[in-house]
Parts: sequence; structure tokens; C-alpha cells
Amino acid sequence: MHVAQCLWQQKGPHWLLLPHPLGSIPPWIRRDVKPPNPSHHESSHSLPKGCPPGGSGKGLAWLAMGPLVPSANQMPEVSVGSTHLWLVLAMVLELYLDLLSQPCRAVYIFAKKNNIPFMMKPVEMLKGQHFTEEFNKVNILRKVPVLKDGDFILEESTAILLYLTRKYNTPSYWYPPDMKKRARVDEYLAWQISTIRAGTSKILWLKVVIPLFVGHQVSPEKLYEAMEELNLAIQKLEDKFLQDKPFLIGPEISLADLVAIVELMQPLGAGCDILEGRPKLQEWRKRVELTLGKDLFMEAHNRILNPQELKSIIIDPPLKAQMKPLLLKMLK
Ligand SMILES: N[C@@H](CCC(=O)N[C@@H](CS)C(=O)NCC(=O)O)C(=O)O
Repeated sequence: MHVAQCLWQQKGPHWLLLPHPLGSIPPWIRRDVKPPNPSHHESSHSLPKGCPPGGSGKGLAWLAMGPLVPSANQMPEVSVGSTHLWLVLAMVLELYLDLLSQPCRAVYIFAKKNNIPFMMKPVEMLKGQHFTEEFNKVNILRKVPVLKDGDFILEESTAILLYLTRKYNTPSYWYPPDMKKRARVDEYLAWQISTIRAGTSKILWLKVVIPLFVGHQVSPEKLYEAMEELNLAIQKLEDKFLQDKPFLIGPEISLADLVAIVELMQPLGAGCDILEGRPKLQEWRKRVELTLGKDLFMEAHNRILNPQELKSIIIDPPLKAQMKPLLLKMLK
């Protein structure tokens, strides 16, 4: 087994050498990770006794990640005394996500697509988990997504996506270095917040979430109004941003496409195909899905694409009591 296909995990006084379930270590690991304790780094530049051959000495870092680790009996156990410890365990990113949320899906897909190792910290909003004291310590805004990188905590999906592109030096098409192309991505990310994002959220809330809390459907007029608003925004997405290009910024996918696609999937959770009758956007959607990878795309959208399951969720009575007055106010 090549070292580059392994993970290290501390287990008691030993280190376990684990097959890396992702197959290969992404290239950024070698240059980006700094040792948490400098003495580890200095201790040795040779492979520990019993370590399979391969890999190079300096700057090599391996990650120990609970959920990614296959069962212990599949792997060789290598005992490494602390004096021989030259491999450095990187701090694993933590992402607080609820995949029902479109900005969370953007962050999730981006991290997975770019082989960025992370620990998923699920926060189920429909169970009120974003209101817990524990989550409040992470984010007083009580919103997801949240990134925790050591003691650095970052909110806002677009800030998180940009942080990940820089930290992991992801392929440049996501956020092109060319000043004008980059400005186009920035333009889309800024524009979408008050237009597409606001509109797509409203549909799911009106058709699914609010009825779960208030116990009745919202008026068809409210829904019609929200659909009209969203349709105007989608028309602008097509006319101003997509035009006749394969992707929103040009010939290649960028953060703009990722942020856009997860939004446009949101109303599907409410059973509304807002791209119906829009062949250009439908073709674009297929291209984006294909580029991101169909399996990853479906994995991220699994829950939101199941409106029947969403509608049958039972909300905890205390959470219902807390949210109902706020939601009824929204409906006025
Ligand atoms: N602009 C923020 C939006 C954050 C946000 O509104 N998250 C929603 C889920 S999509 C949330 O956590 N809502 C919980 C609440 O408002 O109580 C971003 O893009 O990250």
C-alpha cells in the first residue's frame, strides 16, 4: 500500500495506518498543512519503522477522520513511538450543515467535489437544532452553513466557498484569477442574494415549511405572488447572466453556477419545477449537474427532492409554539 493512500489515526499509544477511502490524497495537503506541534515536525525525516514505502518526508500530513475510517480489522496496525512521529495530523475542517438548506448544499458539494476532507456536523433545522446552546457557541447567528477550521469560525456560504477556494487552491475555474471574470462571479454572488435566493426560499417555506408549523396551507394568492417574483428573477438570470454561454460566467463552471443551481433546486422540494418551459436553463442545469457529478449532485439533493417525506415531518411541539407566531406574522 502506498503511503499516499493512507490515513493515520491515533488509537491509544499507537497509530493506525488506514487505507484512505478517498483513494488518493489531494495535492494541496502537502503544502498547506502545518504541524500543530513543531517538535513533531523536527523529530524525524524518515519513515517510521513498519511504515509501508512511498511518500516523501517533509510537509507530509495525514488526516484522522472518524466517519471516513473503515473498520479497524481491515488495516495493518503500525506502532510508532512518539520519537518517530513525523507525520502530522491536520486539524479537520468541520462543516455545520443541513442539506435541506441550499447554501449548505453549495458548501457540501464544493468540499466533496474538490476532495476537501471535512467532518460533517449535521444541524437539523426542522428539529430546532440551530437553537441549541451547543450550536449557539459555534454561531450566535444560529444559521447554517458554518465552517470551523480550528478556532476559526466562518459563516455565510459565499464567504465559506471563497475561503475554501483560497485555502485549498482549488481549480481556478471556480473563481477565475482574471480580474473581469472574477468580477462577474462576484457580481452574480452579490445579485443572487436578494433575487434568486430570496425567491426560491419563499416557495419552499410557503408550500412546505410554514404548513408544517401552522397546520394549514397558505393562500394560493401568496404562492402566486411568490412564484411571479421568482419567475422575474429567473428571467433575469437567463437574460443577464447565462445568455448563450454554457455556464454563467463563460465556457467553464464557476462558483456562480454552483450557487445558482442549488437555489433553483429548492422549489422542487415543494413540487414546483420552476425551469419548466425554459429550455436554455434546463440545458444549463444538465451541464452543471454533469460537471459536478450526478451522484454527488443527487446525494446532496436527496432530501430536498423528496417533498412527500418533507411534508410528513412532525415538528416538536415546543419548536412549533416558538415559531408559529413568527410565521403567522410573515403570512400577513
Ligand atoms: N446568507 C446566508 C444564509 C444563511 C441562512 O439563512 N441559513 C438558513 C438556512 S438556508 C438558516 O440557517 N435558517 C435558520 C433560521 O433562520 O432560523 C448564507 O448564504 O450562508
